[in-house]
Amino acid sequence: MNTEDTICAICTGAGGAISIIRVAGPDALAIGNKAWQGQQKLNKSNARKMLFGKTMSTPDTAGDTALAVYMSAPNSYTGGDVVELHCHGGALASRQTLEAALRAGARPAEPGEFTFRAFVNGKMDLTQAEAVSDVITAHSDMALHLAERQVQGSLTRGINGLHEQLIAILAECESRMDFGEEELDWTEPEKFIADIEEIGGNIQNLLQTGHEGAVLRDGIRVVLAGRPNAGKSSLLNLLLGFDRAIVTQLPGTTRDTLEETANLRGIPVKLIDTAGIREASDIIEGIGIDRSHQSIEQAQIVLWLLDASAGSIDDEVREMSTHTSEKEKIIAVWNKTDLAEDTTLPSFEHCPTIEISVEKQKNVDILLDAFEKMVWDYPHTEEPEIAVNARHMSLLEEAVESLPAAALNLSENDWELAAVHLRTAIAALGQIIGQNVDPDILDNIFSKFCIGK
Ligand SMILES: Nc1nc2c(ncn2[C@@H]2O[C@H](COP(=O)(O)OP(=O)(O)OP(=O)(O)O)[C@@H](O)[C@H]2O)c(=O)[nH]1
Ligand SMILES: [Mg+2]
Repeated sequence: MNTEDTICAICTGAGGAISIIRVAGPDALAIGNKAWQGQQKLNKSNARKMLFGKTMSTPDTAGDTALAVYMSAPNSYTGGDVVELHCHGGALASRQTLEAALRAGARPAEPGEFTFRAFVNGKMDLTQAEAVSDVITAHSDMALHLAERQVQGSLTRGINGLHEQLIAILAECESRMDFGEEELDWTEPEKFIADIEEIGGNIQNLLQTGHEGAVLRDGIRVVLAGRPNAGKSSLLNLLLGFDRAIVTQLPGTTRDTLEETANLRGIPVKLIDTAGIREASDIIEGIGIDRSHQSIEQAQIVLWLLDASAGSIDDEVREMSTHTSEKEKIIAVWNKTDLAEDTTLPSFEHCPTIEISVEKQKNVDILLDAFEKMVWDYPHTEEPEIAVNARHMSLLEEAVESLPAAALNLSENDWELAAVHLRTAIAALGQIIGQNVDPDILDNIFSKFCIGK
């Protein structure tokens, strides 16, 4: 991406009361003063002050009222000159302001281009830039908290520390290569080997946060499955807190899959209600049931609803047992226990079994406990401060894999080979924070941002 020209975009979402059009680059001030006019021109002396004026609907005609603010380099989001025009919301008013900026010489910004410039100008490193996108897409408080910490540099600090330690070891290897014959005050290789072990342990700790990162960034697909009438749609509505799905006493009410996002115990989830599984009575139900099977396969967790009040409990159990290949992700949920108080309900060997009543809202907390345990695999009370993403993980793996060889080389006083392995680890850690990253990888990261960020 070119970082030398001036770009502009509508930065706010559609439908708001106010729209912000951002102009960034060397000509931002001149373009801002052409696209907007007030009693004062935007200039260095009124930088960071909101000024009242109008956007120019043609080069000579003032249009709608708007506020403008100039943020001069380097004290702006991008680190370069930025002008923001705050006009009325609505597609037409914001379009008119954007067009005024385009007419004045800016070009439309690519997705993530403002943040890319902030990265290039050293306002943030790559992990912080990635976290800006995480803030925007966060679907739970815990995910937001994690993203905010990363914007503030939590991961940067962790990686920088390890990176600097390895660079110090490499520097000594290189001096040993150059001045090995001389009696200098060398550090004992054992000390470096112990340091490398510690660094390896710290990298492993970071790698272990990858699962938390994936859960919080991508969310979990949770499918509600089971026979018709078990109460899947009722549970969906209860978990969402509003009536999303139609619920009736007729088996076969839900005919198609239905997706809705929710937040369960701080975990962003996509809840998927499905058509009840049975012999289909017509072609439409058959297609719906095929979709139920597909959803079960793609699910990360299945809440398998079983009707405790059903005439034959064996039928319920048999249906669930046919999905044994999915058992590690199933939570068996006996529902309608209010109608079956004297019935002994069987448990399942390979999956947690919970007894609830959606109608009486009984034991829903216990169900959520089981869900949370299945997601994290251990009690999870604290909000994570750091959780790496897939890109970080592959680079951390690359770094940690080269450390044992480096330690071995050091123990053999082979400074040259140790340096080779250390450089591999240093380069991998450097790429996490954005050093020498392939332009295609950068394009890929920033293209996932929205336009205007
Ligand atoms: N007594 C009692 N009735 C319940 C309970 N949960 C759901 N029901 C009732 O059971 C019936 C079926 O509920 P649904 O939520 O539509 O069941 P479903 O599994 O979505 O059914 P299909 O869409 O047909 O596959 C409705 O009349 C609900 O009110 C419960 O815990 N206790
Ligand atoms: Mg239903």
